[in-house]
Amino acid sequence: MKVSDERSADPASAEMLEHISGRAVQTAWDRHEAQQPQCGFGQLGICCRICTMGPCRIDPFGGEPSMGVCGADADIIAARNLIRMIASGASAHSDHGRDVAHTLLEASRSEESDYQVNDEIKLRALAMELDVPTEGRELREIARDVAEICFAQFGRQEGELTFAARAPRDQRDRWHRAGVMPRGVDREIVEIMHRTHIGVDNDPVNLILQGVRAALADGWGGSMIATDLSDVLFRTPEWITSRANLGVLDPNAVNLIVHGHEPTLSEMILAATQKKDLIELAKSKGATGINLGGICCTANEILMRHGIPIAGNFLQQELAIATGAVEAMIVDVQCIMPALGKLIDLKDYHTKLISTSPKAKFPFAEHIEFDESRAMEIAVRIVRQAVENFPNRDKDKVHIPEQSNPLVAGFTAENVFTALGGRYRPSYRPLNDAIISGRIRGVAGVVGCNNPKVRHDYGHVEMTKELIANDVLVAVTGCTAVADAKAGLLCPEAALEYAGEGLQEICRAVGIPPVLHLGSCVDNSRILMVLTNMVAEGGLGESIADLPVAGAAPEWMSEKAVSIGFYVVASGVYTVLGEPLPVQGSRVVTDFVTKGMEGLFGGKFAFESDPIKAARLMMDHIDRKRQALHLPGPMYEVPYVPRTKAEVKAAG
Ligand code: SF4
Ligand code: MSK
Repeated sequence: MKVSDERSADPASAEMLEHISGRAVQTAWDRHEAQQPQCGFGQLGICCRICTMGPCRIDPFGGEPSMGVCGADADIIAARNLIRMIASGASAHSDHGRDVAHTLLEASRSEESDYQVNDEIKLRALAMELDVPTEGRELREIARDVAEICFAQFGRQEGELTFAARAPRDQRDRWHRAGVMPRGVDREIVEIMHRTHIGVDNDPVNLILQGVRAALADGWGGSMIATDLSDVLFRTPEWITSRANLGVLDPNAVNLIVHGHEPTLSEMILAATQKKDLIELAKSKGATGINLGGICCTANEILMRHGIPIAGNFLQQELAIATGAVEAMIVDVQCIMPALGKLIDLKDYHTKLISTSPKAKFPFAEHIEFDESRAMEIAVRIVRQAVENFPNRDKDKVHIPEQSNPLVAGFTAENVFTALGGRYRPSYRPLNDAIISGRIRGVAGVVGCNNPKVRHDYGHVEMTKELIANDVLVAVTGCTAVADAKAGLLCPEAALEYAGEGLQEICRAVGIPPVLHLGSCVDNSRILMVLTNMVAEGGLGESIADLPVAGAAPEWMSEKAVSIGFYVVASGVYTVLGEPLPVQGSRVVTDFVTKGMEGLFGGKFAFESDPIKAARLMMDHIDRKRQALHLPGPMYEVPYVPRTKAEVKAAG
């Protein structure tokens, strides 16, 4: 196999890697290779640099040193490091949610704002849930009250996070018993930073429980607010078609790529690209028009609501620039490699890198700061810059792979399973019935990033194929969604090619793909609501922990993924990670996250790098849950034969 194929299972990415090999361009794969061998202490989570008596490290083989200068052992150090990852990940998601709440508040204050409420139904539903009066009030007044209540969730010091009340009672009871019911989002994150300061909390399990509390504040707070208020502002997604992969770049048009996570800017950029005068300007420069595409989750945001095509996932950000066909890459926050600036500085490519967030500046990028009060004006300025850069494109250097696959996206907790019942039976009953009968074996959430440690996209795609072949309906978000879209798994036709007979029947009846795209990383909160609705519908137990469902992040790399993993597990879901959590230098921490958490929350982690084996672990878990609910095995023959009760039990 060629090196490029070893690095990526996606043919377009492999083609680009081949195209740039031998050039000065460096990619994350090259830098990953240059980092070998990576630090074993770091991988095991047993190095500490929290104070300047250190840095300290622990002998992983049980020898000396067994403690840092302060006396912290492997268990304390690994637990502290782990929950600091959660603090960072939860902060990132939650700051995103805070920014969206701020945008809604600003919109509610002025009719002149470039942002307005676009989903009145969702706003009114939220208002009812939050006890905001609606009778005889203007929409803007309702929006203001809703935004203020959501805003207050971040700084809340006492009581319980409001949206945690959405979780099934049994799950909430578990959180109360474990003492992890979140208060305010910021409070839980700050408490992690306090407890992990030298000489504060020195009990590994107590530390991890605070990590769980902050993660829950992310999933049922910061991320959920980001999702719900984005829906209010930019409208709740509906099923929509589009395409994904580098082939969506247009060789004849001005190509803009938005990259990062937040929808506030990308929504405006999209509107600006549709302005007649800018399209005319593009034509006057010799282009056929303006073409917008996205990378990472900001792409998922505008795909879900507008069908804007996706150019790629995390590991394709450098490859997109290397096509030589991108006039501007506009970045906001999260998952944007600093390497992009260095790539621009090579001057091999004419792409302008434009940073926009005061929170995220990049070397060699032009900074055009985004300000919501002048949103459209700034978006127009950015698009104009991209258009004016078109004549600098060197046509001889352009290399755009042909691949781009069709997809269907736009699924939400509100619309996805109601579809299974058709317009006249809008409930989760048909989904639950399909599971109860064994037509669908269970539901899996496959999410997360790319990581050059594993073959790009291979984990996502192979795991998803194995699951759907065995009648497991798959919900995806983030970079998994992009990987699966590129592999053609997000089309209804994929059911005929890859799904088992039971899942195929459902997909054919309703016209859905076997893999449902639920949005960006913060939209994992949609998955929490899907699970909650399944419990509420009845027949599948009393809590999320009873459901025949499982989660996975086969190629995860970011601290956000750790926060997601913890709120999903603490919400009762068995979750398999491709790359292990960096805790294996501590037996206590490893045992707690892979075993102990189950007793408290009903969910636990497993680590498995082989995506097929990981999918089978998920199906073993799903089968165990089916057995506990006294449900039959899969209705049709499936390739991964359910084990006997004894075998499943023995598999743990
Ligand atoms: Fe070393 Fe303890 Fe300081 Fe960490 S907190 S660097 S283990 S002395
Ligand atoms: S973008 S967090 S690489 S999924 Fe949400 Fe992808 Fe992971 Fe970023």
